[in-house]
Amino acid sequence: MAYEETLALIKPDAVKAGHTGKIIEAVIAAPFTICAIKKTMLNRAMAERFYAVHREKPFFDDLVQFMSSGPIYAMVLGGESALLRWRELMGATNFEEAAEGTLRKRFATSLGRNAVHGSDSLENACTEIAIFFSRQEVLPCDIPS
Ligand code: RTP
Ligand code: MG
Repeated sequence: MAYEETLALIKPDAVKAGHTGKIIEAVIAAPFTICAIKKTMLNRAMAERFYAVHREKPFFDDLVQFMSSGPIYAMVLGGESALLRWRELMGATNFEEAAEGTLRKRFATSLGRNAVHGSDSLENACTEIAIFFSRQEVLPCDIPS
């Protein structure tokens, strides 16, 4: 086991539907350390950059339009095996296949509108964290020593 940081987003559908509090409660209960958090909004160019790996996919335009359609919350989540644990808490990309109790099972409303994002590798986590936060904004410990 190793300490890791991953980039989590609460997507526009979940923010708009008022699920932010319940999602943050699940993050804290898991538990993860919230190393950084901000409410923000992606413009089209930022959403295209964020999901650049999907540029050739048929759903890319819809994904970019959706991700820039309203406010989101960006978080850096830290902890042992944080990357995989956050993906497990999110559940499968397709909410119909997501396990009971996962965030996508609870809050997604379609394949595209699936409430939350999580980095898929440590390398991508580094890149994605840098899109939203400077290094000084990421505090791995809740209690200063
Ligand atoms: P995410 O990047 O948002 O955390 O989701 P993921 O890793 O579970 O899934 P990924 O394959 O990276 O897909 C990114 C997002 O694109 C939307 N999507 N739409 N066929 C479709 O219409 C389709 N497939 C994927 C989803 O919102 C997915 O989360
Ligand atoms: Mg992904």
